[in-house]
Amino acid sequence: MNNKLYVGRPNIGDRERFLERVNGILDRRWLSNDGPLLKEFEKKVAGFLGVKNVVAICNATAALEIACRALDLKGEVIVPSYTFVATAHALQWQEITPVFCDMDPATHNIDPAKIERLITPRTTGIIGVHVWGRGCETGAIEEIAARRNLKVMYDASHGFGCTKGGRMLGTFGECEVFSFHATKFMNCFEGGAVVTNNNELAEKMRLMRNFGFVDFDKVVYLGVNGKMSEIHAAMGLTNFEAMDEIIAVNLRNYEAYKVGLAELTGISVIDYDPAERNNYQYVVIEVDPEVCPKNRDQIVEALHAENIIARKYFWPGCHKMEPYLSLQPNAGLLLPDTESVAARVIVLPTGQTITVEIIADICSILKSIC
Ligand code: T4K
Repeated sequence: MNNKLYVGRPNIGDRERFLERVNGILDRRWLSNDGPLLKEFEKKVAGFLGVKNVVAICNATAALEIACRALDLKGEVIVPSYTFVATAHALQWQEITPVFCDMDPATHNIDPAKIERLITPRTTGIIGVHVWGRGCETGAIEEIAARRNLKVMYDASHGFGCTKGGRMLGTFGECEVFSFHATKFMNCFEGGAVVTNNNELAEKMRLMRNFGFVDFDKVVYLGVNGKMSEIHAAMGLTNFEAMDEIIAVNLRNYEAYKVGLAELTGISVIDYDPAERNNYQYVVIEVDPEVCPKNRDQIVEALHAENIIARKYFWPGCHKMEPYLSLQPNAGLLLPDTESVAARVIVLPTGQTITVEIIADICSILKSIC
């Protein structure tokens, strides 16, 4: 390839519409702090998801931290190890111990059957992650939580616009967190949101994202600066309007990869349930070490040499990253499926900058590598 092809190249909606919005921001001289575009963004997202409250935050990591604190999570919280490290860091940053749960290799999501053995008297909650936008087993997770008196929230960073059992992600658990980072299906440059049907919880989080202020000089809560600015909301609104186009491009690309890689032995493209709404933001392949003549790392190295900057998300798993590796050196003993899937996955470039012709080239390069 003449130019580097990246995973996570941002999707961008109507440029003119975005620039109009930016001009409006400059004219109004209202740049941040609960501005009109932020309010419009929150309202549109709430309507789309069918939730009562959307609390937009400067990024999903801060949103996870605010949500954990608002839910009063403490002690230990059960999370999958197979996730972006931000899910674990949001807990550890608040001195809550992330207790890593293994995944179901068929879905890459936390395996509810492996949750209960991790519950101790210090456990206060479970955070499920909808990896690749494929909803986790919310019913089974919430049944365990109800029985064991635990709180449940979800990291839905990958899942904007996706459903589980026909129900929008964002409507499960006590609350759910979306990421609107540049690399995500719907981006605000940087951004995130906590969404919830619990009005009291939402009110607490609105205070927390703005230092705890209720009035000019009155602070009633411990808070941080988690606000989303107007320019981020302008990008969010513009990309929100482009969502259908972006899904169409992602789906076209996903199908082109499926066809292009269909006959390649030892490589499989993960499935998205056609009965659900999906955003197809991630094209994920698994390399079967028993069958494929090259291992995952050799394939990624060869792709990089061809300017295809494929990624090994979420290798090696949070439990093998610091500080968790030092704090919990034996965690891997209970994470065999996480370790095996993390060693098999490759994420390939997709999105608006990738055409079906480029995909045909990537597939033939993959064939020659393997
Ligand atoms: N929970 C989960 C499950 C997540 O996946 C994430 C984030 C979070 C929580 C936290 O959300 P935020 O706090 O970020 O809102 C990237 C993203 O930075 C990260 O947001 C994302 N998950 C993760 C899956 O991917 P890195 O460390 O791979 O970033 P980096 O700099 O290598 O960029 C990724 C790719 O995107 C590269 O191939 C280059 C390309 N890129 C990136 C940017 C920013 C572009 O082409 N243009 C750009 O503007 O984490």
